[in-house]
Amino acid sequence: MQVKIFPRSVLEGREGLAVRAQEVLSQNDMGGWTRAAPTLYPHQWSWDSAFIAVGLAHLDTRRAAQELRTLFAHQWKTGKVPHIVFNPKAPPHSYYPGADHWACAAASPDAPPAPPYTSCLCQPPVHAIAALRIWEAAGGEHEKARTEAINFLREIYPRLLAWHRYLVTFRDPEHSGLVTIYHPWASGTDNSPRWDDALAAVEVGEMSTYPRYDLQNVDDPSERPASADYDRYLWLVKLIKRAGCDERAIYRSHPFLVKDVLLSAILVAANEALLEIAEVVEASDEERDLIDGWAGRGRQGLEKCWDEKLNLCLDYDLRAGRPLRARTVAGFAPLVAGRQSPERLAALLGELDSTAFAGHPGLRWPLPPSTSPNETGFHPRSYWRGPTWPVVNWLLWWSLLRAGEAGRAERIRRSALDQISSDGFAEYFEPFTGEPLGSNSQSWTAAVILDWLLSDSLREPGMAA
Ligand code: 9WN
Repeated sequence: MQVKIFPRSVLEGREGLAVRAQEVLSQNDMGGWTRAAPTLYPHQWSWDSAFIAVGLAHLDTRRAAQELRTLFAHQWKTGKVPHIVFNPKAPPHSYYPGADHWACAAASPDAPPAPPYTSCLCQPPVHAIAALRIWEAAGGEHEKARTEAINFLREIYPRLLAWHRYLVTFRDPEHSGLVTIYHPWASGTDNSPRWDDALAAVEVGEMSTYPRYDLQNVDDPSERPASADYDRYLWLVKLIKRAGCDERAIYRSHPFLVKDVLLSAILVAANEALLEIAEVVEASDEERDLIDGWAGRGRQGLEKCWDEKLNLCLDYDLRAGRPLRARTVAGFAPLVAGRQSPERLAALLGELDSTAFAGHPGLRWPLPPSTSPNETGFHPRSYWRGPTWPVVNWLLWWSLLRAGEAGRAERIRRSALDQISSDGFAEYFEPFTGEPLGSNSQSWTAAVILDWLLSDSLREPGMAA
């Protein structure tokens, strides 16, 4: 990957941070794709790759496009984009469950040719947002780059359309506007207290012992999900495999079926990005109406999940037939979906600024913890149970900008940049002390840093020369 030199004026005195971010992405670069982290995550993850493409767009639009192209080369016939594409060259004993465990997915008639093998789960659909970012970045470049970018949009648009169609059909047979997940890994916020009640109802059956390679790569096991969570994750994988990775069979038999509001909101925002792409590639009116309809249905679905008391949106447990009451950042889903009424926006912003989230007086940086410190399931060091995540801050920053809340967005951006400058390119951070946790040199942390530092240059032609 080429190393890009940006004018000092756009980097606000944070040259060191930009250089380090480029280094992290280039160390994790595997050719046409990027591993999520050097040791803990040696494969290609779906939503990580989308965020990575957002960052790469500032360095090299062609390489950014390749990131998405590689991922979408493993799209399933149903349109599903797998949550992991396994790296055949990953060191043995580096990640579990790996390719061997998921190889069964290749037996599905819907699976792409293997190897490389894929998992049969999916993750939040950030990809159309990333593809649009690449197009925007190419706007400030030379003509050849712009031509390549439009050709890339023409190539990826039908794949993105199939991906979104999969989510609104296979994953929403009820036409609720909300996407169903059948594993916490699909949410991207794996051990969040969002899933505690629904997981508690899953009875783990007979299972052989399994390794926890993930624990080799963190300083303390408390940073990763507990054994009881992992048992359930692997039991659910076993049931999914037993159902032949068949969507309809899973829907009928699976004990964990949940409407995920954050994933659904990301899909609404991604459908808006897809509409812009449809415009550029001159897609038919019929397709544009379809995408617009998906976005509208998504917003209506989210509206039904709003909880007046918590001022947050709640996931819905389809098996138990009730909302999952947990105060987590996922509750800001309507902010991510966008186009909220002034009252709803005010309620969301009030909650975000409150002591339950970014206004908590004990925080090292005024950034929302993944789970509210006022929630019983809160744990400041454990993965999605409390730590602050740079990608979540990016999503909120991006959503606030779209909502016209430039001042608040800028406060998040500055605090997040200060956090990473001071504490490193970690996967996540302890919210009270700022201690870096999880993996070092996490690719998507580097990617969002680049976007935070350089996205203004997209609007000033010639700046990112
Ligand atoms: C399981 C790669 C992924 C992220 C997820 C994050 C974590 C995997 C794991 O790492 O999940 O998919 O093994 O813990 O929760 O959001 O995509 O960075």
